[in-house]
This record gives sequence, C-alpha cells and structure tokens, in this order.
Amino acid sequence: WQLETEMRRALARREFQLYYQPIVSLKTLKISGFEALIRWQSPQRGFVSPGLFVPVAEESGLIIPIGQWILREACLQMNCWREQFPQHSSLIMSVNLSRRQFSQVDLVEQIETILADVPIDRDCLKLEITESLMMNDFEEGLALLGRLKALGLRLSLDDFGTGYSSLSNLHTFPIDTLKIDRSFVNRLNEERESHKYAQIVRTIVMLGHNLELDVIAEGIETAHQVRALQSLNCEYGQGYFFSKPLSKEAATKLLASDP
Ligand code: G
Ligand code: G
Ligand code: NA
Ligand code: MN
Repeated sequence: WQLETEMRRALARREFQLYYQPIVSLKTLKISGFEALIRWQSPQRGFVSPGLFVPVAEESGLIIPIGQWILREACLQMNCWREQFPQHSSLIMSVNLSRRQFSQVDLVEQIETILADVPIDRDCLKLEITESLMMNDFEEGLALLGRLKALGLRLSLDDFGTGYSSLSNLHTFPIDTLKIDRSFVNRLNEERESHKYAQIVRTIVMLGHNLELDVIAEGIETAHQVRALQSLNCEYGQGYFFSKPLSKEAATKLLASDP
C-alpha cells in the first residue's frame, strides 16, 4: 500500500525516468534501436528496482497511467533523436507492454491517443509482449495483436523460449521479431554442455528466419557470446557487453558517437 501511494505521487512529481538499452546489429556493431526501461529514483527510498515496483504497479493498476507515460516519453525521445540524428533514420524504439495493459479493452485507443498527440513514424515503434500475455484468452489476444499491427506498429515476442512456449501458435502471431531469452544466451560459454544450448539457439534463430522474423539475442555479457551468436546467424543483440540501459543523456551521447 505504502509503495503504491508513493508511486502515485512519483508519477505526478515526475520521479520516473526512462532508460534506453541499445540493441546492436551483430553484423555491423551499429545501434539499430533501443529498448525503453523504466527507472525510479525516489527521494525517500533512493533507487527502487523495477523488478520490485513494476509488479506492484501491475497489481494496483497503476501500470496503466505509468505505461501511458512510458509510451509518450519514448515517442517524444524518438522524435528528438530523429531530428538530431538524421543518419539514424531507421532507429527503432521498443517499449514493453505488461499483462495488465494488454488486458485493457481500450488499449488500442489509448495508444492512438498518444500517437495523435506525439506523432511518430509508426514503423519505428515496437511493442514487446511475452507469450504469457496470450494465456488469458488466446483468440482475443490474437485479435488485439492484429489491431496493434493495423496501427502500423511493430511487435516483438519477448523472452522467447521460456515458460509456456507455444511453438504451434507461433506462426499465427502477427509479430516482426523474436527476442531469445537471456537464459539461453547465458549458457553460451566455454563449458562443454554449452554446445547443446548453441544448438537450441541455432534452432530458434532458424525458426525465426523461416517465419521471416528478425531475431534479437538478449542478455549478451561476453565477447564469447557475441562470437557464438554471430556464428549462429543471429543478427541483433542486446546486453551488458554492449551497454547497460542508459539515461537519455548518455544514450544521446552514444548515438552521436555511432556513425
Ligand atoms: O529494467 P530491468 O532493468 O531491471 O527491469 C526488470 C523488469 O521490470 C523487467 O524484466 C520488466 O519486466 C520490468 N520493466 C522494466 N521496465 C519496464 C517498462 O518500461 N514497462 C514494463 N511493463 N515493465 C518494465
Ligand atoms: O526481457 P525483459 O524486458 O524482461 O528484460 C529487461 C531486463 O533485462 C532489464 O531488467 C534489463 O536491465 C535486463 N538486462 C539487460 N541486459 C542484460 C544483461 O546483459 N544481463 C542481465 N542479467 N540482464 C540484462
Ligand atoms: Na522486454
Ligand atoms: Mn526479455
């Protein structure tokens, strides 16, 4: 309860910030986009982990106004970067959608309102969803994905390969991208058994490509993983090896130095 009250106040007092983690082409090592991730610097508590407060926001429904703020902020930032860096015209901004947001009957209208307010090239905005969002009502979820695609947005399936993996349904999702969960990437190391994980990752990459999806590997932390993913034909990567999530100022500096 306490945290919920503080978060309500935090939204009004603009204590939330968006951080941006680069998504990199593993072929050219150039930045292809960013994933927006929320951060909270509370005057009372100091830095509060999103792993702690996002679930509370989700539970209390505060994720709805916070999610709207996130999307608006991400669009505003994209417009700034598009203006400032014409050479980065194909930059893509990824924004996470939580379960509670996904179950809003007026989600599409909420997004349209924000896009009307902050006009942005729609194909440079990508929404990240997880398979678990589809578990409430599959047909309804599918219809919603279709309406989000119809807005002209891109869709990404996050944390792919974990939990309830619906391989048989994958081809029906109107998505553009698969993100390989970092638990697979983690296990690409020097150890013998990592060979098995390499085969799994290879298979996910091939599956993605056969379905004409882009594939992004998450949670890359070592040069070894970069080389392994390159040899497995994975074209995009994200993780601490390249960069942790950055403040908008730091991300702007990085873009300025990325030709
Ligand atoms: O950002 P990481 O740094 O620690 O975030 C931890 C978890 O918090 C993520 O796995 C994700 O579930 C959630 N999270 C972080 N940022 C966002 C956001 O902008 N929107 C939503 N819905 N969840 C987020
Ligand atoms: O997949 P999801 O959106 O839940 O993931 C975002 C989370 O992953 C955030 O918490 C982000 O800070 C975290 N993250 C990003 N890169 C790495 C990494 O290289 N290693 C680990 N362990 N976590 C990462
Ligand atoms: Na994500
Ligand atoms: Mn993920």
